[in-house]
Amino acid sequence: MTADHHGGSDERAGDAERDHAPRPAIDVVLPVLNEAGALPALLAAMPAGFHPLVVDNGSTDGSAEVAARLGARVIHEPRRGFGAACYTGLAAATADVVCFMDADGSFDPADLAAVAGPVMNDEADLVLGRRVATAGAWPFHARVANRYLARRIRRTTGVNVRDLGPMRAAPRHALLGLDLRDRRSGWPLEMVLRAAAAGWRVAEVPVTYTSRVGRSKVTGTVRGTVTAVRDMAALLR
Ligand SMILES: Nc1nc2c(ncn2[C@@H]2O[C@H](COP(=O)(O)OP(=O)(O)O)[C@@H](O)[C@H]2O)c(=O)[nH]1
Ligand SMILES: [Mg+2]
Repeated sequence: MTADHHGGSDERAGDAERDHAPRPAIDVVLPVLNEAGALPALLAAMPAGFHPLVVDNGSTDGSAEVAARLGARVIHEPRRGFGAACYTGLAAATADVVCFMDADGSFDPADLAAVAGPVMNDEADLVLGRRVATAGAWPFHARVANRYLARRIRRTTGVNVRDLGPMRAAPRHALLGLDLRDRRSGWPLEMVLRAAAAGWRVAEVPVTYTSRVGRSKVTGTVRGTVTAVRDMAALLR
């Protein structure tokens, strides 16, 4: 195959072929609670083949309308909670591989390819994006709590995780089969615990983590942090 019919003049043929080869679509579940300010840049940066699936969790800032206008599929989950939104997105997804990503502008959609890759290639069953943070992006208490949880998971399950980051990828069918129950802030931890118990190959890839657009609802607030600690502690009992 030659590069010229791809229309790219200075692309190398190998790159052009890879870019134009038909790839199965991947659904990207985006839990959204008032992220109208972050959604435009985020949706614009979504790589080809990755379909944004916005789960609006009762936003009052027009997030759902913004997302729909920009071409994203939007579904509504009236029950509040990070896990409720993620679960509803998973249940509505149709692709073989599903990614999750916070919709607050703290992650770069360009990293999705590296996160989904090992799942697509059947080298891992669950890939976690390990956050590499820019200055100020990650509150100190959240970082400490996260490190503690990761250490605890390593010790109790033998799975080598360093971060419980929310950018992740897994096969849709298998993930539904894990039968996750948490519908609040314990969802990311429960996913890793159940995956480990099921003998899944869990892998990590580095992803960039920058300051979010707008105000945090979870780890940036006292109430959100207390809820997160309570939800996660319940899973570790
Ligand atoms: N659906 C839903 N999404 C939420 C809720 N709380 C936070 N989110 C979303 O989950 C993601 C992470 O929340 P964020 O406030 O950034 O938490 P932080 O990263 O821990 O500070 C963002 O995309 C939020 O819009 C919630 O109760 N329901
Ligand atoms: Mg955030």
